Amino acid sequence: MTNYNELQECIIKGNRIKARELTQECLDNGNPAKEILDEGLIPGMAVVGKKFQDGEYFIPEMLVSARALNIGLGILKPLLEASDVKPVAKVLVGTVKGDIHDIGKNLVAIMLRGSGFEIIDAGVDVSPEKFVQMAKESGADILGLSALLTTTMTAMKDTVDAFQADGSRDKIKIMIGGAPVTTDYAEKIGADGYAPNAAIAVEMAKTLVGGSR
Ligand code: B1M
Repeated sequence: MTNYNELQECIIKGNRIKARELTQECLDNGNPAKEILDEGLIPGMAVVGKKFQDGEYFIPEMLVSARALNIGLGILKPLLEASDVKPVAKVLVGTVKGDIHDIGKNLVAIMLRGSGFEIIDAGVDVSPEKFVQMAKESGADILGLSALLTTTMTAMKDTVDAFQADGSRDKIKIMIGGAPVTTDYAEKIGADGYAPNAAIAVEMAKTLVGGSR
């Protein structure tokens, strides 16, 4: 029986050496990659967020924890992505303007790739204009926007509006996600869908490109 508490503790303490060792150990013990992610890495990060909120952690602590989580994620990535499904659609993903949080966005990208979607990653702090330009250049079917801050989620609306203004809104489906985002907000800004986590993002993307894929 794997002790996920210990792995969570590595993320909370930002111990990346131990995070690497334990993630690998969990895999060697036969634990599924998705379970290690959902029960070890992500809950650890949730505690970090709580500590930050409570004034117990500051930016440096959050950064070392994020680095530890990324190391674990890097080990799980090939397994989460393993898929023999042919690309079903192109998804352009990115974190909106003013926002540099990328762990959730990367996770969504990994899960989509693992489900047969082709991913174009625009990175973080992406302006609405850049999204419009990249969508055109790549011929993406779906745009996936991520925002982690209440102050940056408004850039999602700006991005939807930029596609409207450009006249290309009807050529792309837009889905949004991230901690402060809700279904109501997606409806309000004219996005096509909202997903609360990476697994549901995959379902949403499938629905947006036609359901049966
Ligand atoms: Co920041 N941060 N941070 N941070 N940070 C939060 C988000 C915060 C909630 C912490 C807190 O107060 N408890 C808070 C936001 C408050 C708010 O606005 N409501 C906050 C703040 C305030 C800030 C700064 C402003 C702090 C400051 O400078 N004073 C600053 C902003 C910088 C900026 O972006 N301009 C800042 C900076 C940082 C770091 C750089 C230190 C670091 C980011 C490192 C990185 O990403 N490379 C960081 C971190 C690590 C966090 C927390 C602790 C963890 C975020 C994370 O990676 N979670 C976070 C607190 C928390 O969330 N517990 C916090 C794990 C990840 C897997 O989850 O990103 O939610 P998440 O993604 C999920 C879902 O949301 C969803 O699926 C993912 C997987 O299930 N999802 C999508 C995400 N995108 C999606 C897109 C989709 C669909 C689903 O479709 C396209």
